[in-house]
Amino acid sequence: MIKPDAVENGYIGAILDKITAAGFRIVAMKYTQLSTRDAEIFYAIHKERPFFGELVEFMTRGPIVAAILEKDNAVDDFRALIGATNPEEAAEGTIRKLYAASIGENAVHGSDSDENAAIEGAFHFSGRETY
Ligand code: FUP
Repeated sequence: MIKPDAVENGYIGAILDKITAAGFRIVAMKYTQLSTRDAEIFYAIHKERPFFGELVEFMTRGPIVAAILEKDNAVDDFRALIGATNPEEAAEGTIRKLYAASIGENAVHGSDSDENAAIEGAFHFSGRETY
């Protein structure tokens, strides 16, 4: 996902450029807005964490871009491309270093495993929306 902060700041195009330049193929993509219930389900793993309320508030405050991306070693390579969760700790040139302001508003989400990528892809897209 390209998160609401990056959409608000006009970074959709720049972020998609970096993603495609890094060799990812776009399998599915949409511009949409998460409901509170959507965000609570998507981030259910964090529901006991102190930042959960703010995370749901942030993720629902404006539109996002959701995408399924394909590449050899996609999970690790995408996480390398986006950088550390906290942009202050993200490597130079990474998407979060370039386009994110804080750990809470960090521009992009990437799945952390192939299993979660399949779950998260199915959360956003039906079979006939993937190519
Ligand atoms: P990541 O896998 O890098 O997206 O990071 P996590 O799954 O650990 O966290 C998901 C989201 O929770 C982050 F993108 C932002 C939010 N978060 C906070 O707001 N504060 C924290 O200390 C950790 C995560």
